[in-house]
Amino acid sequence: MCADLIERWVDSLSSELRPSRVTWVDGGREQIQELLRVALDENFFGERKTLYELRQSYFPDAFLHRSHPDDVARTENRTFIVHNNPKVVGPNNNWMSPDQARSALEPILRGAMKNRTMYVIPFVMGHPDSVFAQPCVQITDSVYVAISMCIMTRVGEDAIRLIRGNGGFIKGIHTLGELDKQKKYIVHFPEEDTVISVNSGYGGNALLGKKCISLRLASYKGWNDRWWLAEHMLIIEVETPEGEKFYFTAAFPSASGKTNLALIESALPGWKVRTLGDDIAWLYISDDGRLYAMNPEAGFFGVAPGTSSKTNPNMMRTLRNSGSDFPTLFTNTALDPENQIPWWEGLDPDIPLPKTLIDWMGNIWSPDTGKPAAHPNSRFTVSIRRCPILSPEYDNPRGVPISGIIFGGRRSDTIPLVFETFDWEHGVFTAASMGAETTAAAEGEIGRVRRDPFSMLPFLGYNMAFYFRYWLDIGKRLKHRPKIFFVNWFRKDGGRFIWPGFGENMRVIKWMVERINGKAKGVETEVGILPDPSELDIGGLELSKKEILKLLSVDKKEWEKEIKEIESFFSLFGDDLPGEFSRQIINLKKRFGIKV
Ligand code: OXD
Ligand code: MN
Repeated sequence: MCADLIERWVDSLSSELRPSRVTWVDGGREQIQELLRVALDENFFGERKTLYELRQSYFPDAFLHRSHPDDVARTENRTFIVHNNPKVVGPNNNWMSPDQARSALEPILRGAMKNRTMYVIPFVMGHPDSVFAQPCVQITDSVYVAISMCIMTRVGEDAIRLIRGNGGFIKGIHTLGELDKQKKYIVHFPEEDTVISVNSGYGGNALLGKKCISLRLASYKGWNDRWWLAEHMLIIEVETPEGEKFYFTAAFPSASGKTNLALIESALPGWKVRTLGDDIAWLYISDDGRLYAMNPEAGFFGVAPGTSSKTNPNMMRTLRNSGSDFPTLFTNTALDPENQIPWWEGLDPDIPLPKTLIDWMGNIWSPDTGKPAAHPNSRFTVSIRRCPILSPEYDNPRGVPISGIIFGGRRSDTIPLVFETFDWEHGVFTAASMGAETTAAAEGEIGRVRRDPFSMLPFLGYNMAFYFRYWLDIGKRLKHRPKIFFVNWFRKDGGRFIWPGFGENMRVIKWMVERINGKAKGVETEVGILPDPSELDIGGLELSKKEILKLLSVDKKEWEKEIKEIESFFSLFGDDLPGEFSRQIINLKKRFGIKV
């Protein structure tokens, strides 16, 4: 497999990185088997094994990968955007000048692949026949990354065809380097369609098709092109008992139940959900004046802990399904050595705690350690083709028309179970002011509320104030605007979650559909339109009236604090913030009777 354009690029990189060999990856079944054999034999830095074969009959084609123990999550403080103009990068990103980037990266890249194989992976993000189709090439010296890219993206001929037609491609350069924490850099060059990631093998830092290309570079590109958006969103198809179909996208911060909602098994008889994607959506304004969505990826890279047949039966079916050309990788889960199957906290009742367990670092585990056996950010990487509820529309190059956009995040208080915003502008303002409790998906303190607009704070490739303006502008250009909803499955009472969550979240989605088709009236509150308690289908749930009222309550004191925090966050952006937001803040305060 070759294309001159890629070859020239690979040659120049080879002279800098000095690999001992170059392997072109075609994503085919036979080659993946070969890559797995290489990975199974590998002794990382001559010290330790990184890949283990699991009992194939339980999770078909499954392997366990153990990463370096210091390299287990995205490192936002080592993630940079390079641009001549820091203003374009904005206060939401770490900025680097082109000169700084060059002097930081060149010494690390020089000879970094000595005695290693350089894998060259041509791939496409987006359906290859769609308006989006972004041909890309990643090079990496990690065989684990090469295999993961085959699962997560469309690798092979389509990319070569598109590159020939296109005359260009997005470039990803990845090396494990020495896995030196101090020299870890994930650097984006949006003006050069390039990402360079060094000294990390963690998925979000190293599978460059995912966050780096499909969110950071793509969001910048979409903003420049002015007709599309790259979002941290799942996509689902909801079918009513009458057979009517509605498509939703939903944005949640990392590790906040997004994959569970993407694969939700409806608790409501007759209501069906099919998935189109669990993490990233590319959205565009179509000729018919509607917003369409497409998942640019080809696999799931989900958080393992907490996944079980109770919380996400469709994901368990996906993991247990055979019948795709791709293996399933478990990264940093624990291992049941007797049965040679992975294990993680929350997997009960599928697989109860085994007699002995090996923890995610390879040591014998005992509950006395007080530490989890699986890393809290341990993951599975699995082909979307294994998903039993994959919507046939996943393969539609046009994408799907969106009726509703959902935003959510973990909040123990303040945010009601669900509300709809008054209009698009109010929706954009509310999404921009979203806060959420932090999780283990990124390094740093867990459980602190941080503002995470559109759940895009770690993933936007340019100034967030410009992004807010762009969203407002998109709304003006849409003839049929999707409704915008907010949800909070995580509200607590006395330390306990009130809402049962998971499959029961369908009840909330049903209300959204009824708002879209005009069946539910809702009640206006200070923060938006909430369901009248009688409109929420809670039949069969053990929820008291008091609990329902608490879930739907809007507390002035809590919102006073919230508004202060929002104002302080927005002040970061100074005059770049859209004027519309000042109007929204004033209106919000007025509705609460707060002096303006
Ligand atoms: C992810 C994340 O891996 O958001 O999807 O961190
Ligand atoms: Mn994500």
